[in-house]
Amino acid sequence: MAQTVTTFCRICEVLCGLEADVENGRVTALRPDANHVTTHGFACPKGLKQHQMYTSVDRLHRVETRDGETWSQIDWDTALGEIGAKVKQIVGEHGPNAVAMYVGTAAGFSVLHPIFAQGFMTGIGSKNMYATATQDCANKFAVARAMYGFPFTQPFPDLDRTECLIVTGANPVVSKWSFLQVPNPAKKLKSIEARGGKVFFVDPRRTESAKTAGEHVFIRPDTDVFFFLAFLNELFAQNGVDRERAEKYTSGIEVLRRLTERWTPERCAEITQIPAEKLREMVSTYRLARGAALYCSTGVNMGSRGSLSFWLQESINAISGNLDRSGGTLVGKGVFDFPAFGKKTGTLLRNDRSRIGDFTSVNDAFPGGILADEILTPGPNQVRALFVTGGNPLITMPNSERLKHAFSKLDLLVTVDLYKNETGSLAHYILPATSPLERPDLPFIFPLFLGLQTEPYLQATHRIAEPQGEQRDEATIYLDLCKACGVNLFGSKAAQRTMEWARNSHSKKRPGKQPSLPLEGLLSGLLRLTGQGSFQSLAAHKHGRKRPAHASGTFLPERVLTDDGKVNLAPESLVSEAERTLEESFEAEKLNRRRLKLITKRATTTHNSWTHNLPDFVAGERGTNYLFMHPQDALERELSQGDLVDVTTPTHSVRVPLRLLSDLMPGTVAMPHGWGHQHAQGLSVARQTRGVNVNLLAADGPNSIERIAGMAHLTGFIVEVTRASGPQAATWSGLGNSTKT
Ligand SMILES: Nc1nc2c(c(=O)[nH]1)N[C@H]1C(S)=C(S)[C@@H](COP(=O)(O)OP(=O)(O)OC[C@H]3O[C@@H](n4cnc5c(=O)[nH]c(N)nc54)[C@H](O)[C@@H]3O)O[C@H]1N2
Ligand SMILES: Nc1nc2c(c(=O)[nH]1)N[C@H]1C(S)=C(S)[C@@H](COP(=O)(O)OP(=O)(O)OC[C@H]3O[C@@H](n4cnc5c(=O)[nH]c(N)nc54)[C@H](O)[C@@H]3O)O[C@H]1N2
Ligand code: SF4
Ligand SMILES: [Mo]
Repeated sequence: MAQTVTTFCRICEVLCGLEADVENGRVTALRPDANHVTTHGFACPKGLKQHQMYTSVDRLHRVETRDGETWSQIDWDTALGEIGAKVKQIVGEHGPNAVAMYVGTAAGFSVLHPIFAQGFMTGIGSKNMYATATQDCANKFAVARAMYGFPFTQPFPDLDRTECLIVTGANPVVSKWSFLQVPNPAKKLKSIEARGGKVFFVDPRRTESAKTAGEHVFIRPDTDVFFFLAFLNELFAQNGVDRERAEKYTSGIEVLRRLTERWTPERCAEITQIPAEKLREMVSTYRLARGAALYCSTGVNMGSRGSLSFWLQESINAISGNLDRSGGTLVGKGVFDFPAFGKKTGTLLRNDRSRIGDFTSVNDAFPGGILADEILTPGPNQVRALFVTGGNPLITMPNSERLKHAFSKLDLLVTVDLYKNETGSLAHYILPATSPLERPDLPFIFPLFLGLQTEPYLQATHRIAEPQGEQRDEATIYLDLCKACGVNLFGSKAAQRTMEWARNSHSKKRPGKQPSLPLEGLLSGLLRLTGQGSFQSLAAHKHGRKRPAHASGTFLPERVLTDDGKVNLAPESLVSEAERTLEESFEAEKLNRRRLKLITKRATTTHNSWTHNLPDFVAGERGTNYLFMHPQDALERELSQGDLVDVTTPTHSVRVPLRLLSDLMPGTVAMPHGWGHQHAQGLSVARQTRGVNVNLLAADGPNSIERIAGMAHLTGFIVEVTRASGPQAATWSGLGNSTKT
């Protein structure tokens, strides 16, 4: 008998409320939950078809291990025993830092997964953590720590009240926002306009978002820092500083003013190609609004100066009086004051230095862009074992070819995933994880601990589907890995013992099922500790339970965690980086004005690298990525739609078909990421697609990544595009035709 239950999606930050038909432990249909307290019936094709991804023939049912080219299935005890023995040997011979971990996006969308994965690494005693953050948002964390005292203090635009929203390098209509949960992004943008507010999108492409609401302003890729500099310069010129608030709540404004003095709108326009008059108009609209906010995302983060850019953006919001102001930016509160807790306990505040490149850790993790070097460079603390959890670095990190070579040199590579993806195809062991629908959860850490939600609410979902094989949840996997490796979760004997006891007694109550920690019990503990009642009582609110709305005026007076309690507008590290690099960058940009720059482009049916295995999502023209080019640039190169082109950087060259797109700014080409599945042994649909991995083109290594946060440079880098030539000019088949340059 089919049963209808509610749950919520855990693929992207909207966390859409869903209604599911379940039959014999299997989800047969998913619909948007029209009665959800905030998402009110919003959902997207990925979320609504996810059950098909989880029941695909390619889903891993058992642990797999590889010996040379041969894969075999083994039981958990054997696998854990072998992995444990290998880790012990590696740690014994080379020390704990020889074991590294890469935490992928999927880990971030569950509450317990990242906590237990970190617990395992702390148990091992290794500092070699890597995460998607340095492909995504580590600049925001590094800057927030410098300005506000804690990396997770992340102001967000007050979308329901703002009169002026300036979005740089984000496309919320497709990507559904980041660092903020917004129930229905397109609707929210339209409602700003409907109440007379102004919206600007600063982007090298006229995006789906810009077509939905507001005004679009072209910017030359990877020049955002000069946009923000000019904005600040003009804000000072227009007397747009809220002196009283700045005096009371911030420090360093004079340093900032001096730093921006030289960067007039006219001067910056040479690089950004935003006309000075347009910039002045934007500044004055921003200044005159009763509540205005600048927001940026990956289009800025993944450029070469993401930290400087975000710092300047945050400074504008602060000195104009918009930080912590209704209609400006707000700083949310989660179920407890996580930043205060973190500050007190030193959580995520280590200052480790990387062996390669001497980078400072951000959120206790190192830049992914040095991982290949950390593996390939001999010496003490060289990485020899790697755990990849809920990620696919071989597609999503820079210089994929080199990374692949590095991975092939590892003594031990273990992935924890739903599929044998590109990374898993090189692994020694793949541990099959439960899918989101197969485990209970709460909204992930941003909404839960930080309240990064436009309309705060909480929700608890039970497991709604039963695993059809031997899959286990990640919390249990990492607890068991601790045991197998002879270490304690978080280095605490008490924690390890208690959790093992909980796991064993819970598992006894579920004969015939895979062993598991009492996940609902653990989540319940978390909720009770924070005064939110039990998991069961929250789950009884089938459509979510509202929390108090955010209040402005609650951050600046009491929650800034810098030493003097003021927002630091001039952190030493950022000021010196600006002084050291800006003039030089400006000159380099001038020289490169006529060269093509390549940017990112997301699509509704893709999610980084892992939704191309669903036939619906790769049917017909969607079965590949393309290089998108403005018709004028194509004409200059005598190229036309459908031509095969070689896209080349000093790192690599790839061959793809050309698509003309007049929404692009001339001088800009775009190529979607997440493709290049031809070597994924366990993705039978995706491996037939012809798309090419754009990250083959991106450079890695200490000199190619951003200095402050270690961000990989994945958007706005220079490429050459030429008609495909050579003996294979007429053929193109994904990775097979990419060449090293
Ligand atoms: N060129 C370019 N590169 C980019 C980007 C770009 O815009 N352009 N974007 C960057 C961004 S923003 C990010 S966040 C990174 C993403 O980088 P990654 O996190 O490395 O990549 P994903 O494809 O998101 O990998 C998610 C993996 O988790 C698995 N998975 C799904 N659900 C679960 C689960 O419940 N449990 C477990 N254990 N596994 C699960 C999927 O099968 C998939 O293999 O890529 C970055 N790379
Ligand atoms: N459908 C779908 N949704 C997703 C994802 C997905 O892969 N597919 N990934 C999820 C993840 S992990 C994340 S982090 C979020 C990301 O969410 P967003 O940060 O909104 O990411 P994008 O949609 O790629 O938007 C980036 C925008 O920046 C622009 N851009 C590129 N280079 C530059 C530049 O140099 N300067 C400026 N100003 N703009 C630039 C691009 O044209 C694009 O419009 O999306 C999430 N949602
Ligand atoms: S927008 Fe789509 S992928 Fe994101 S949470 Fe909603 S249904 Fe899931
Ligand atoms: Mo991301």
